[in-house]
Amino acid sequence: MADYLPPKVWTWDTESGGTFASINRPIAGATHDKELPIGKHPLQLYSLATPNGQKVTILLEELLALGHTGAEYDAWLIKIGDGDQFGSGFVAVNPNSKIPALMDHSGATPIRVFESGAILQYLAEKFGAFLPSEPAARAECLSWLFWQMGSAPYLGGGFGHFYAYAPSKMEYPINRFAMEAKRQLDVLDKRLAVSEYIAGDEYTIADIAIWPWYGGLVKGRLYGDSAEFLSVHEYKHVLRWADAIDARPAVQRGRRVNRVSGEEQLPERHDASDLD
Ligand SMILES: N[C@@H](CCC(=O)N[C@@H](CS)C(=O)NCC(=O)O)C(=O)O
Repeated sequence: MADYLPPKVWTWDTESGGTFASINRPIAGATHDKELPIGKHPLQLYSLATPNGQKVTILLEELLALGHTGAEYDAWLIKIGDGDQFGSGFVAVNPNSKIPALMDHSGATPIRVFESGAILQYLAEKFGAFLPSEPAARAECLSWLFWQMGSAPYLGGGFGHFYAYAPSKMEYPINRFAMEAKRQLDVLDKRLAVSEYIAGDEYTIADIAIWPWYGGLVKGRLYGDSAEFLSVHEYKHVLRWADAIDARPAVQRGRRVNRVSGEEQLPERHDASDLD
């Protein structure tokens, strides 16, 4: 491939290609008017079953499994390939136009929450679960939660994009981001060699945030043949942890919500029985 010589000023080239090229834009804000539906439960989730979306539905199902009935929710489908994230109603909940986005209608004034890490922290604090209250344990949990938020863009937007979605295979970015993805897996492997769960002995929102990305990667669920390419069998502690989380009933339920491809699709969830 010929070297690219950047022009003095970048301009929007809609022909840049790649799997998600049609939804990428250099501007923010709504492209069309569209109100969001509101269902019967206090919590209204607008999402899709990508790794970022699964984090929230897994936590909600875990909260319900613990008996927190206030965590009942409607999960509405946002088809990002069709540009639903650019509708005016969605942009009012998340000005960044990305799933997941949550509205909490349980109080006098509805509360919006966007960014999956913020949603996990909000729900964990609201229900007093999956986030330790003791300062050291809480700091460890939030450190790993924010580690996930900062690291996964290198895995998804970096490695995953250039390995699976870019219009052609380019050695430089694939090398750079494979190196980083493996480094991140090794960070987790070393942690999980000495700790049952990510933040310690307890299962927390740190596990819930990290599992859909890095658990999914070592279980071969992300980016075609990437598990073989990245030699994920080397990360045996991550595999042990991923298997343990895979086996949780609430995780199995949560990862199905808003799923529109593969097996056991469930585009919307409005009642616990939708998953039974
Ligand atoms: N940092 C955000 C990332 C969310 C994100 O990247 N969502 C993707 C799907 S996984 C999305 O909605 N993409 C639509 C778009 O980029 O237009 C979070 O964790 O909530």
